[in-house]
Amino acid sequence: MEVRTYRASTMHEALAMVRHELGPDAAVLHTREVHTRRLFGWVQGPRQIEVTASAGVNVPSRLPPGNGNRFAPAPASPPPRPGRSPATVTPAPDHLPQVGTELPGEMQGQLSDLQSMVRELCRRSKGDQRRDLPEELFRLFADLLDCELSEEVARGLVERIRNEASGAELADPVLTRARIARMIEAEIHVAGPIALTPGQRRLVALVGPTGVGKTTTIAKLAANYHLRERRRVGLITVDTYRIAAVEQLRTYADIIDLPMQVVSTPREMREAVQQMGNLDLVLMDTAGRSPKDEVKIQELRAFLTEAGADEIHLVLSSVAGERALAQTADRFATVGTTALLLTKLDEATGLGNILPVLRSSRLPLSYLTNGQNVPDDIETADARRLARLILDVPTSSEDDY
Ligand SMILES: Nc1nc2c(ncn2[C@@H]2O[C@H](COP(=O)(O)OP(=O)(O)OP(=O)(O)O)[C@@H](O)[C@H]2O)c(=O)[nH]1
Ligand SMILES: [Mg+2]
Repeated sequence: MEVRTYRASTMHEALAMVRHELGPDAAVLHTREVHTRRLFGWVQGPRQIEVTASAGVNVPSRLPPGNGNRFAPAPASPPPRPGRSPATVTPAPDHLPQVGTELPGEMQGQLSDLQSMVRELCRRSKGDQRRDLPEELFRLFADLLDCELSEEVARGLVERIRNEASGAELADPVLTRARIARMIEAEIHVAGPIALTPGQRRLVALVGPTGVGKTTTIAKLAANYHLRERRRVGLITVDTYRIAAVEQLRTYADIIDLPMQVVSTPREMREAVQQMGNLDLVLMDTAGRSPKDEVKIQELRAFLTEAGADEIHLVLSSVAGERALAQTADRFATVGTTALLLTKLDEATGLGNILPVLRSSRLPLSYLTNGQNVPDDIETADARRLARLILDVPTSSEDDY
């Protein structure tokens, strides 16, 4: 079995290289993002997409047809490939080649990995209604993968558009892209900014994994509500675990000139909340918690219950992978999260990874942060703008959808 690796700046280009060299029946075994190295490997170069493919594996191809693959465009004229039957058969996973005992250990490991991937591909393809995708939709599918959408999410969107759009619309890439943008926009629910009512103190806690930007975001919110909106704001921190965590928040409290309380027991929490009863907004900073640490999350829940928080925003870094995001939202749901807050948009290479957590958590998005600057690098979440960011459409672009 010959396995080849191709690199290009986009998924679309990489798949085109596979199609050109290995033919339309080639099986894509693996895709990943890589960074080239410059200056003797010291400096990270531009991002590239790497596709590992083979013409020697009998799995349903993701490339052009003849065999009616769902995510492949109609073939122009498949290049001849010597020694290979034009018909592609999908064998049961049991028929896959076995790992040869004569192979060196490292290659055996790689071959074994490939076999697992092939099995997974076979499993996924079972029951598929095999239909050709027109070239435009295949291109759209590849573009969505470039925006960091998972294959599953991209496939779902492309299938939906295929079922819902008219033939004329499908033939126009601008219209199909616009429709995808509207679909994504419809999936994003936003919470709006923290709403304050005169005479009623609002208590808002930020929770989440370590280092995602909770304290920095609290400083941004506090500065905006106090300095720009002239609201009476107070800070509470229950983060007494990390050395310097209290000092970090106190520095912001001093600069913005806000009252601040440090609490380390539920009783102190009750007292602190009472003392800040006459303010408009109390922002509560919490210690970063691993989503896997059930005990610490329960402890956090006890504090939040004692405080009687009105809103609990789960802070997530948009740089995290889609599985980690969904798992984190799931674990933190037990503390009573009411909104998601996404940080570090400026560091993300693509934002398609956030769609699954928006779907599965069913929580609205409150704020987006896009840099380290306090108080400027924060904005209220906007579904249309975020859909454009996910699809990597310039926000200044005039195209309407
Ligand atoms: N690039 C970027 N960096 C950010 C953003 N928000 C926060 N940071 C940085 O992320 C790092 C961690 O921020 P913190 O606010 O301390 O994170 P935290 O969630 O409070 O961390 P723990 O309290 O340790 O759990 C700091 O260097 C911040 O400046 C953002 O939107 N973009
Ligand atoms: Mg912190």
